[in-house]
Amino acid sequence: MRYIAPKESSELDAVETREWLDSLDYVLQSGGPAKVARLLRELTIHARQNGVKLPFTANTPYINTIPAEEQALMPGSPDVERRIKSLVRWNAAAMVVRANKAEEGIGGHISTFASAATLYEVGFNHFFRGHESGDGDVIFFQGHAAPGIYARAYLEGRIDESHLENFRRELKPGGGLSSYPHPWLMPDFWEYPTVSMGLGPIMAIYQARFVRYLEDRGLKTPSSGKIWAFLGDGETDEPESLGAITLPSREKLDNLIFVINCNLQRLDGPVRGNGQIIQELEAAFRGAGWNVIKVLWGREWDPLLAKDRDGVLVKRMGEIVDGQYQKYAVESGAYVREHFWGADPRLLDMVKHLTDDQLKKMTLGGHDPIKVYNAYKAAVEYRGAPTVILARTIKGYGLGEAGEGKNITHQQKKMNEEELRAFRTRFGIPVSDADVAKTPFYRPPDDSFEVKYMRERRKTLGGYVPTRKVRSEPLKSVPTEPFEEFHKGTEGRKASTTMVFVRLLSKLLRDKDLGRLVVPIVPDEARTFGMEALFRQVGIYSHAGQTYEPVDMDTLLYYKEASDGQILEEGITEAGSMSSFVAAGTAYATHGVNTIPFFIYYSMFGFQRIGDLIWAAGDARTRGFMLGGTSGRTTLAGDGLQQQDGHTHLFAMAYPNCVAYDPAFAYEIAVIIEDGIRRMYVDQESIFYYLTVMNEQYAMPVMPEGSREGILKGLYRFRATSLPDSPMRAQLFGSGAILPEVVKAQEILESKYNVGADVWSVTSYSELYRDGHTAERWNMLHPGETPRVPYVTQQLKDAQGVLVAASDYVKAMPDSIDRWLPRPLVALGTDGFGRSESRASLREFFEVDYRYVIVATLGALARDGKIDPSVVQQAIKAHNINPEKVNPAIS
Ligand SMILES: Cc1ncc(C[n+]2csc(CCOP(=O)(O)OP(=O)(O)O)c2C)c(N)n1
Ligand SMILES: [Mg+2]
Repeated sequence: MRYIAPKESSELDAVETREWLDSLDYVLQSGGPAKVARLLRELTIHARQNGVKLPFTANTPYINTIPAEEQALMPGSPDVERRIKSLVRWNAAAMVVRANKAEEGIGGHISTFASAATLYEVGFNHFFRGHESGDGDVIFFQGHAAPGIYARAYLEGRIDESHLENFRRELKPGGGLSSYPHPWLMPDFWEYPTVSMGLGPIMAIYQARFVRYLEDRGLKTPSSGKIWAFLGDGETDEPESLGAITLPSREKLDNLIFVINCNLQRLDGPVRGNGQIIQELEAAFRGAGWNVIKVLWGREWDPLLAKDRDGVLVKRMGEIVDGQYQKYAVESGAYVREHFWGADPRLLDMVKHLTDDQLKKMTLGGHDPIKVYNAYKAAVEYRGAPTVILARTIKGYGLGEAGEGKNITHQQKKMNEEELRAFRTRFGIPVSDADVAKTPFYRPPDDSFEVKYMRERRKTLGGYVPTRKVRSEPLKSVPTEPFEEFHKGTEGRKASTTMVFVRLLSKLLRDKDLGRLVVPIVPDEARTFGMEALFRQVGIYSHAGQTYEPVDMDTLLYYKEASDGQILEEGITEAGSMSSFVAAGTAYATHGVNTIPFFIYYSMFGFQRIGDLIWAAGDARTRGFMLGGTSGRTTLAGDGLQQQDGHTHLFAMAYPNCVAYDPAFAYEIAVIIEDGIRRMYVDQESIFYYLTVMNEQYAMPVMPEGSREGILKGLYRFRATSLPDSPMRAQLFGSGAILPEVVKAQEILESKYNVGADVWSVTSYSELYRDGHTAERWNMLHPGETPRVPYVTQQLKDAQGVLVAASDYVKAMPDSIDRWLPRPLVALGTDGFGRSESRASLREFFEVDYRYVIVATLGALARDGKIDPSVVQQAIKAHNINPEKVNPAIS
C-alpha cells in the first residue's frame, strides 16, 4: 500500500482503525471466531503489560443472550399451552379478587404472577421434574406468585373450588390455601417457604450444594435434578439474595438455576428508575462466575434486530433507563414511536411498516414462551456453573387499566367489572358478560384438551409440583451407647459443656447406624469449640477434594478436605450455615435421607442475626440441633458487648417448634440430644432444638437418679438441702454455667446462715413456660373439670421457703414462670450490654454470682419476716457488695 500523508489526525485515526478492522476481518475469515478471541486476549495482555488501562465491563449489550438463529424449536402445542396459561391467569386473579370482595379484604397479589405466568408455565409444561421421576427438582417459588401456583393445581384437579375460595383463609375447617408457600400450613404441598424476601435464593444455593454433598457421600444416587429459585428483581436488594452467589460458581453447581423476574418494579415503584436492574444483575452474576442468560425481547423484535446492521437499535435499547421503559409499558404505540423510535430517523425507518397497535403489542422476552423455553433449555444443559436467567416482563401483565405496569400494581387486589371484562376478553376466558362481575372460577372438563395436556405433561415429567412428601423411613430407635458415659460424670475432672458436646458429637459420628447421617455445620468456629480433631476424623467436605498440600499436613489434626468429607465448614456465614441446616434438616422429606444436622456457632449470631432464617426453618419443618456456643453474658469472658449473649433464649421462646435448653451438665446434654433424636427421627416430630453450650470448665456430676423427665421438661431438683428442718428454707434455681454458682451459694447459706436451700437445675424456662400456658389454657376452656396443674407447680407445690433464680440470661426467662410457683420468684439475670472482662468481674457486674444468690435469698427471707433486715445488710457488707453500684441493665 502506498503511504499517503494524512491531512489531519482524525483522518489518521480513521485509516488506522480501518487497517485494524481489515486485519481482524482477515483473521475471522481465515481462522474463525476462536482465533479472533485468542488474538484479542493476547492483545489485551500486551496492552496491559505496556500500561494501557482498559475500561472494565462485565456487561453484554441490552439484547437477548440467545440470538434468534440459535433458538431451538419449542416442542408441544403452543396453542394449548397458551390456553392453559390464560386459564391459570384468570383463576389466579379471580382468587385474589374474590378474597377481597368482602368488606374485610384478606389481601393477596395479582400482579406478581401476572408478570411471571410464562416463566412458570414453560417450566410446568417442559422442565420442572416431579419427585416420581427419581430426578426430582426442588423449586423455590416466588412467594407472591402463589395464587398462580394454586390456580394451576386447580386446573390439574389437585385442589378444588372450595380450596380456591378459601385462599388465605387458613383457619377454615380442613385448612384453606396458605397466603404464601408455607410447608407448616400445607405440608403436602409446599416444600420451602420463600416469602420473606432473600431467604429463598440463599436457601436454594445451599440446597444445591447439599444435594452434591449427599451424592458425594453416597447418601443419594446422583441425579440430574435441578434446584430452581424464582425471585423478584426487587428482592435482589436483600443482602441474602446476592450475598452467597460466589459459592455456587466456586463449587460448579450446574444443578442450580435462578430465574429473576425482572418486571423492573417492586412494591413502591421502579427497582432502578434511573438505572438498569438487569444490567446491574448481569454484571454481578457474571462477575461471580455464573452463566447469565438475558431474556429481554420477544420474537417480534427479532426481524428488527436483524435489520440493525449499524447497531443503532441495540444502542438505543441499552440507553433507556428502567423508569422510562416502565413508562413505555403504560403508554400508547404512538408515544413509543415518538419517544423510543423517534430518537433516530434510522430507527423510525425500521418500524415504519408497523402500526401503532403493533408497536404497542411487541412483547418482552419473559412473556414469550419460545424465548423462555430456550433460556431454560440452555440453563438445564449448561455444565460447570450455575445459571441465572434475567427475564424481562411487565408487572401486572394483562391487567390493563387495572394496573399493568403502574406503580400501584403490586397492591392491586380488586378489579371492577369493566376491568374484569377486559381481562376476560384479552385472555379468551369462557365467562359470559352476565357472570363476569361474579369472577367465577373456570375449569374445563377433565376430558378437555387443556386438562388432558397438563396432566400428560406432568405425568411425563414425574408428577405434580410442588408436592411435599416425607420420603424417608423413620429411624427404628436411637442407640444408647454413645450417651451412656456422660451419665457418669467426669469424676472431678473439669470440662465445659462445649467439650462435652464435641465429645458426644464425635461419638455419634462413629456410631455404626447414626454416624453417616450426622452433618456437622460450622461457620469458621471449629477451633473455637475444640472441634479440630473432627477435621481429621471425618474430613471437611469439598467436592474438589484437597488439591493442595495443607500447611499442617505433618500434624495429627491437619486440615483435611475431602470429597466425601462430612463437616460443612461454611466459612464466616451464619446465614449460609443456617441454609445448610435447613437443607440437611429437611432432607428427610425432600431427599428421603434422615440427615441430622448439628450447627454450632457463636450463640449471639444465631437468633439475633439470622432469626428470620430460623423462622423459615421452623416453617419448613426442619429437624436438627442448633448449638449456641460461647454463650452466656458472663461466661464468655472477654470479647464483650457484641458477642456476649444473654438473650437468645428469650428469642428462641417465640419460635413455636423450637425446643430450647440451657443445660449445665454433661448428662443433661446427653439426655436432651438422645431424646431429641428420638422425637425428631423416630417419632417424626417437626421440631428442632436449640442448646446453648459454654466454655467454662467445671466437674461434671453424676446424673441424679430419676432426673431424666425433669431434664426434658425443664426443671428437676439437683441437690436437696442437708437442713430440711431448718425454719429458714429456700429453693434456688440455676441454669447453665450459673448453676455451679448457685450450688456454692447453697453451701454458704447452709453453713453460714442456717438456711436450708434446695438447688434445682432449670434446663429450659421456655419449656416450663409453654407447659404452664398449656395447662392454664385448658383450664380456662374446661371449667368445672379437674384443673390441670403445670409441671413446674407440681414440682414445687410442697417446696418450702423463698424462691430465687439465677441464670446467665435475662431476668425475663425466670420471670416467665413466676405465676405458676407457690410464691413470687426473685430473678437474677444478665439484662444489659456485655463487657469484656474476667468472668468473676462480669458476674459481679451483672449480679449473678454466688454472693448475689445469697443476698437475694436472705433479702427474700427478710421480706417474709423470717430474718431481720440487718442480717441482709451484714451479708451485703461481708460479701463486699456496693449497694450503690450502677444498674447493669441500663449502663
Ligand atoms: C424481607 C421482606 N421485606 C419486605 C417484604 C414486603 N414485600 C413483599 S413483595 C415486595 C415487593 C416485591 O418486589 P419484587 O421482588 O420485584 O417482586 P415482583 O412482585 O415485582 O415480582 C415487598 C417489598 C417481604 N415480603 N419480605
Ligand atoms: Mg419486581
